[in-house]
Amino acid sequence: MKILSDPSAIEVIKKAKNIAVLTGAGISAESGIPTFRGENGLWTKLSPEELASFESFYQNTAVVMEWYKHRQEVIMKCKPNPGHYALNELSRLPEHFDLITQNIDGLHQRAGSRDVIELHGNLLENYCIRCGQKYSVEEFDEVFKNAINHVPRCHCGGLIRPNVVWFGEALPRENLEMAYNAAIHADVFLSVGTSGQVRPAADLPNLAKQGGAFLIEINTQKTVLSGEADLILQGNSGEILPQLVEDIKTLLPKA
Ligand code: BJW
Ligand code: ZN
Repeated sequence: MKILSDPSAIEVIKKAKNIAVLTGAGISAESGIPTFRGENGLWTKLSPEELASFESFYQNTAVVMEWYKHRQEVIMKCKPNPGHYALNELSRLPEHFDLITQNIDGLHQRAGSRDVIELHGNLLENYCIRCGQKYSVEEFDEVFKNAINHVPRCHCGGLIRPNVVWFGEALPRENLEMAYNAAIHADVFLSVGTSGQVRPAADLPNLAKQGGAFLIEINTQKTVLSGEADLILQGNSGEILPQLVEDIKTLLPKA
């Protein structure tokens, strides 16, 4: 029997009835999707304010939409990694499991996870800001191909935008409420691959901790959340998560 994870963490996770997980860009890094901040981050070259806001979309629609179109193409080519699959496996172990993500790449769902609580939307969906018409990736492709000056417009004439949450925009209310609920009721809360800099998502680990949860952080680096964590597992989530799940399963009593 090879137990690599911290035994205290395994014991706590084994006993937990409610487990909640918050994921960030780091979990998809090993799938080839760049993170936002840090050395190889998306935003080392372009500032978030320049691109991830409604004002920017409205004023520089072509530039912003080309950037999102490019990222849609990157995401379509990427596949879930062992970290995504491990979380799907982990979901079957406790009585109740909530998977909350800030990611807009849909990779948890592609790894088989259901009822994923998406806080910042989904990049593979688009909609018209005037009439609300939804556009799938394929439909958006068609519009984008024929768009004048790379400004995608709906048949009603309205601009088409990605279904993501930009700075200054409200998060989907129902999803945020579900996330708060999951954090408050969690016995164990895992914060995976997030820098914890963007609120309100970044409040969730602290909220869970205040509610009595055992807080585990999985990240390649220390973050602003590290000081609050009961346990820090430093490294790639695509390696740590599968090992953690394997260890829990190895130590679970046989039914
Ligand atoms: C690995 C790894 C590996 C690498 N394994 N780890 C209170 C105070 C101050 C400001 C605010 C506040 N409340 C709200 C705000 C403003 C703002 C905010 O938080 N600003 C801060 C930056 C200061 N928040 C908002 O504006 C939010 N809206 C809001 O609050 O609205 C209020 C409102 C209410 C009612 C009406 C109207 C308004 C909205 C936030 C939206 C965030 N959107 C983005 C862009 C999405 C679209 C796009 O993709 O283009 O979402 S920002 C960007 O950051 C993206 C991410 O989801 C989010 C979080 O980033 P994440 O996931 O943490 O990534 P990184 O790159 O930061 O970190 C990656 C981590 O992984 C690192 O730690 C690495 O070490 C690690 N890692 N490889 C494990 N292999
Ligand atoms: Zn329209």
